[in-house]
Amino acid sequence: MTSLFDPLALGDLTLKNRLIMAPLTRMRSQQPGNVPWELNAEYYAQRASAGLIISEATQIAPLGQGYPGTPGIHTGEQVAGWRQVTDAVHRAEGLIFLQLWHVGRISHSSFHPDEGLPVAPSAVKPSGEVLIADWTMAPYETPRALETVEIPEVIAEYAAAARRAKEAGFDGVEVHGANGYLLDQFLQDGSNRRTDAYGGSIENRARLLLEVVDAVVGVWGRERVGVRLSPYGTFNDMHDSDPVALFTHVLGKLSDRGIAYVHMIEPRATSAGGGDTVQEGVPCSSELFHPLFDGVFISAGGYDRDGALEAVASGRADAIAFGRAFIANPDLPERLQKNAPLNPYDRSTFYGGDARGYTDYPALG
Ligand code: 8OZ
Repeated sequence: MTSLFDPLALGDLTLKNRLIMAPLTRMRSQQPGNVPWELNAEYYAQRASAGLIISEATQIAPLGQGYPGTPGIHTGEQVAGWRQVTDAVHRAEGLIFLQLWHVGRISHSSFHPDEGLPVAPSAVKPSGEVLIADWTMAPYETPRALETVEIPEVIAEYAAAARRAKEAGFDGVEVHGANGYLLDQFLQDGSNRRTDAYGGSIENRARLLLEVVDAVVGVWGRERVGVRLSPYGTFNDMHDSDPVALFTHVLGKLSDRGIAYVHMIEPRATSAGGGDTVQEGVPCSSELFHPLFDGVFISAGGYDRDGALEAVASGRADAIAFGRAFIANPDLPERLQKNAPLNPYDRSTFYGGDARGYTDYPALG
């Protein structure tokens, strides 16, 4: 029977275990410029015993930013900053992928005064409020719908970011297609009202994600590319009229492309960043969608030790991503292997701030 602690072949890499550090927004890059620095390098290196680290979501361009203090991968300074991170992780014998992110309508013009309004598939404003550049809350803006002729520019931004990720020394990249950001906004019909080749049918709504994946594979090769998805996710005001049909199509197309992995957030943990509870009685993505994808399937969403062991032993998932548990336990694989107690996490230090609640969680003595 396969164990969570067994190695895993992922593309042309071998992960030392099946515990993945989930991508975690922590809003601690250096200002001005959203530049990763020493503190971030220390944090990631502390967690290098993960089979694979997936970096926090990282904006590919100024319009891709949606929160203060999140890092970018569109300037030379940011590449140099990330190089410190990847060097530190590699010195600690870890592997790290960069998560490529464009938030679409979840952005705010305060992050990019020169570019103006956020862009999206359609001019559909999400409900609720957003944390803007000065760390206060403001209502969302109604985004500007991207013109069809602008879409190749967005794809080119992903490709350029993928090239910079290579320059920065990452081991691969994950395309963030989840949680109500730009690519998910195109996928789901609650946010995509387009009438061109990127809207309407499922094939059309999936087109941008697949073109971005193809562009990124063009830079990295298929064995170093993964995609994160969140079927049934409702975070960021998302909804779709037929998630099974939509994601069945997407998984088939990703499987045809032979990418290294798909990474899904279970609908029971749909509140991305917001909640601590696991909902019961909701669909199970690893059951529905894993059978449709030939590569490695990573599952995320409120797993505890027993749940993770069971999911891997049963084959429902090949690896499990942990978020909150990795925030509070830099040595999470060792603790789970020994069935040792876990440090509790402190939600008040998740987003922004300094070393407190970031690099000061203790490892086992
Ligand atoms: C929580 C807070 C801010 C951003 C995601 C990148 O949901 C995020 C995120 C989560 O994927």
